[in-house]
Amino acid sequence: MSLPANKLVFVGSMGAGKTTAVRAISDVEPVSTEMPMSEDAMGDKVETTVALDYSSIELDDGELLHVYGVPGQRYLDFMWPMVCEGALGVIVLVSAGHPDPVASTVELLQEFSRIAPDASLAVGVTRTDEHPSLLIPEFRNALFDAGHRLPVMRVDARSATQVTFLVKSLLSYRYAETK
Ligand SMILES: Nc1nc2c(ncn2[C@@H]2O[C@H](COP(=O)(O)OP(=O)(O)O)[C@@H](O)[C@H]2O)c(=O)[nH]1
Ligand SMILES: [Mg+2]
Repeated sequence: MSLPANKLVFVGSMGAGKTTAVRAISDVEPVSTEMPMSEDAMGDKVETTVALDYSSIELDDGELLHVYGVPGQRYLDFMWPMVCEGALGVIVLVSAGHPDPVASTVELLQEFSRIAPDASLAVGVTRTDEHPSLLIPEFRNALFDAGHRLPVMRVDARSATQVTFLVKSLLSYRYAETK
């Protein structure tokens, strides 16, 4: 039996790309609890996650990284502490098309730095291809002004390479922090 494993959590509002990101990087068939949305299907998004996404990836050193996706909606916040228990990192995903990406990201960063004080945090901005008006440097500065200095980068959740790069950035940032 292996003991407490490496664990990484993606959080973000609906449509941020959590399910897609977890699927993109998974080695094993990911488990997810998608339910068809009854009405108001937003554009091409016809399913939403009612609970968790889960998968695992093998790191360069052969260790297994367990990856979870957890909804950012408040009414599901009872799940946050459970999912974050022992997590080494939390990645906030935010769609560049979100009506208020800064406020929503700051709120999640505040919550998760409280819930998971030992986890490293990073932010991935998805869907910048669809919403090019969101500029990453400005976004990063806004988070910095709100007291969050952390890796912020654009990521297409559909790209295994880009999601893996984000995960590796968080892991190396964490390593640098704890040195
Ligand atoms: N064009 C584009 N679509 C993306 C990007 N990232 C995610 N998506 C799409 O956004 C939709 C919502 O993603 P999903 O993973 O279901 O979001 P979740 O609600 O956070 O789990 C899916 O159709 C994804 O393929 C991106 O960077 N660009
Ligand atoms: Mg989902």
